[in-house]
Amino acid sequence: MLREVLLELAEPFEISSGCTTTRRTLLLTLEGDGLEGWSECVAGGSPTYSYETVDTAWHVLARWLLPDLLRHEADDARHLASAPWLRGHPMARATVEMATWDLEAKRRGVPLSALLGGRRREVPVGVSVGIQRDADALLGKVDEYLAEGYARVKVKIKPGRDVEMLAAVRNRYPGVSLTADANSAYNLSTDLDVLCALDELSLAMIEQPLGHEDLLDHAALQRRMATPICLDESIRSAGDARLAIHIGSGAIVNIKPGRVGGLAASVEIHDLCCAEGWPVWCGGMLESGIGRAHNVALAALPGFTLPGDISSSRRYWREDIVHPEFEMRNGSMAVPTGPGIGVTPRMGRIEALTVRKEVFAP
Ligand code: OSB
Ligand code: MG
Repeated sequence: MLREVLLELAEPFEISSGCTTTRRTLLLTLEGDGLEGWSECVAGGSPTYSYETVDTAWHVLARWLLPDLLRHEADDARHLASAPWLRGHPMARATVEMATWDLEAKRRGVPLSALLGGRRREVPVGVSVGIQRDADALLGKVDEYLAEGYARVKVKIKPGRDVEMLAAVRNRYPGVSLTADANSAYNLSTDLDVLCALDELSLAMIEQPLGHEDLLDHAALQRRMATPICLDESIRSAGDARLAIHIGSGAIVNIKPGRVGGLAASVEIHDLCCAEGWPVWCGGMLESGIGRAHNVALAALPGFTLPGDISSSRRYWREDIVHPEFEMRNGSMAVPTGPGIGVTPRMGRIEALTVRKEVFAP
């Protein structure tokens, strides 16, 4: 069953390309052998992070991916889920792929993390702070999150809300692991002065400063900056990661299963980066507990050495849609130990938040 739920964020989340207050989210449930595999589609309501949206993902899932899956034997589901015949639409394809991983892990009675090759029992986690009005508002948020114990603070930036605001955080917290995420808001030819000023702030990394599909300018920028560049939007496949490493487009990769077409591709990128000495970490897309459970399982792999954008359920939602909710303790998130994603969807709450649903049957 494919459904759309409306989730109200605890507070608006602003990035350089737009602001989210209500998260429209697709949830997929695959049934097999009396078990249910669950996944969440990370596409947003508007095409401001990638070209995919909730509506394009619904279309691709309902018209192409789910009918194709149902025409074939369930045994092949994980292979089919990679849909080699479909061009693009990684978030839609990842939705099917990730649900088949959960179902497979439940069939085997093992945690998803173990099926993926992860052995860690807890993973280090940070928090991503949306663009704030001014330095005071930002300091207020950072104070709050550091007091809670997050292992790293990432601040969203855009032109005009960057150097000064980050410098205020750096001055108050000289030793904290601090990063900035620009979501492609800068330009190598016109913004080098700002980027060089950011380079003076001892950031642990700067995430996706330049074009959302660019690798070449990022390589040029990395040669001029001491701060490691972390790629997010620009890495859409293992091939992109190979190219980025080859030409030195940065030093770190943020892996989001939705952005790269699923968990198998995420593991492939992880393995590649590990072999090449590039650290990776697990990004986030304002997921509900369903998507977060997949992210935590992935982050249990050994190469995920840097804290992920995997925060407590209550950092996003007044109430999550899974039980138990995710809770960060001392900068870490426990990896669920039950079969599959290891958390239980709260059906009453999910039904109440559902705005459309469709059942697909052979
Ligand atoms: O660039 O990492 C990003 C949220 C929406 C779109 C893009 C990004 C983000 C975040 C949120 O940074 C991270 C999280 O889910 O905690
Ligand atoms: Mg990012």
